[in-house]
Amino acid sequence: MTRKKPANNTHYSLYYYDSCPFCARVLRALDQVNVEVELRNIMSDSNHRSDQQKATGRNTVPCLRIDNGTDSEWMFESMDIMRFLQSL
Ligand SMILES: N[C@@H](CCC(=O)N[C@@H](CS)C(=O)NCC(=O)O)C(=O)O
Repeated sequence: MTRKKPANNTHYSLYYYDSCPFCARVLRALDQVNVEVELRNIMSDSNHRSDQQKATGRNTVPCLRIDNGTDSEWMFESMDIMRFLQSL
């Protein structure tokens, strides 16, 4: 059985929704990377939507949240997100 490795103490969350084609591209790419990413649908969970809005001022998805235990970094742009995840 193959298990995706947790990347040390860093937690990754992808803010997305189902009908977004840019999100679909990132979701497909997740199958190819060896990183655990929590999926946070901003349409089905308003807490996720408001967390992203409060932190970034934007509702644009996909958005990758990177939590290192102290700080959160928010990354937009599907291509940048995919490149980043593939580089881990
Ligand atoms: N260039 C961006 C486009 C992202 C984008 O346009 N996302 C749409 C959903 S498909 C969106 O969130 N629109 C609402 C908004 O930007 O507030 C990418 O590749 O990630």
